[in-house]
Amino acid sequence: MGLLLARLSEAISSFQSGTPTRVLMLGLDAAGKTTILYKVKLNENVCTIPTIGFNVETVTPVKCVTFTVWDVGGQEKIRALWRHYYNNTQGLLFIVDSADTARLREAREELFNIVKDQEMVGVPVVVMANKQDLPGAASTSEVADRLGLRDMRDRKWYVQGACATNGDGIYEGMHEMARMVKEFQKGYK
Ligand SMILES: Nc1nc2c(ncn2[C@@H]2O[C@H](COP(=O)(O)OP(=O)(O)O)[C@@H](O)[C@H]2O)c(=O)[nH]1
Ligand SMILES: [Mg+2]
Repeated sequence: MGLLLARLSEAISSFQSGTPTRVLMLGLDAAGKTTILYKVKLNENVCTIPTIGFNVETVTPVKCVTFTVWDVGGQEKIRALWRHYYNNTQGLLFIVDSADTARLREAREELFNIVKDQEMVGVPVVVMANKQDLPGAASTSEVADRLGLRDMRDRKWYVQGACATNGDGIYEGMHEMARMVKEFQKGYK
């Protein structure tokens, strides 16, 4: 087993808390979500549930821990379907393409739209500032500014720089997410 895989496996295992855990991994299309999902799936299969205009990918890399992924944005009537998946969410991984600075504003609107839902109250957020390898990629601090994270005072958030294609930052982001999920779960016991 490669070192990266061993560290990822350890980070994913650390999500296990004895209770079912659901983490959503959302972001605009092309942000890198599917690439990350295939890194964190370990030995499990990714399951794609196709719906009109709305593909949901899920993976359960370790017992009781599910990652659910879809592209945010698009038509209003599709958004109504998202709420079904918000239920019982304990962590949100929000993936952005740091090099596509023209769409960071759109990403911010989508992020705030998601976290304001009543099912998402207090759910901690880890932003993966992905594609750090590309020229012109916004730094983690710039991503935090442009997403307006400093205005998100009703929950814990963290920004991790990443490069999904080579795995940089994925372990660190997952580790932080697992820690925040556990803290969130404790608050509800
Ligand atoms: N250079 C670079 N390309 C990436 C990175 N992460 C993903 N990509 C590429 O970006 C494209 C979209 O990625 P994908 O995972 O399908 O995005 P999704 O729509 O959010 O699921 C693919 O061609 C990926 O190979 C990254 O960190 N750096
Ligand atoms: Mg995808």
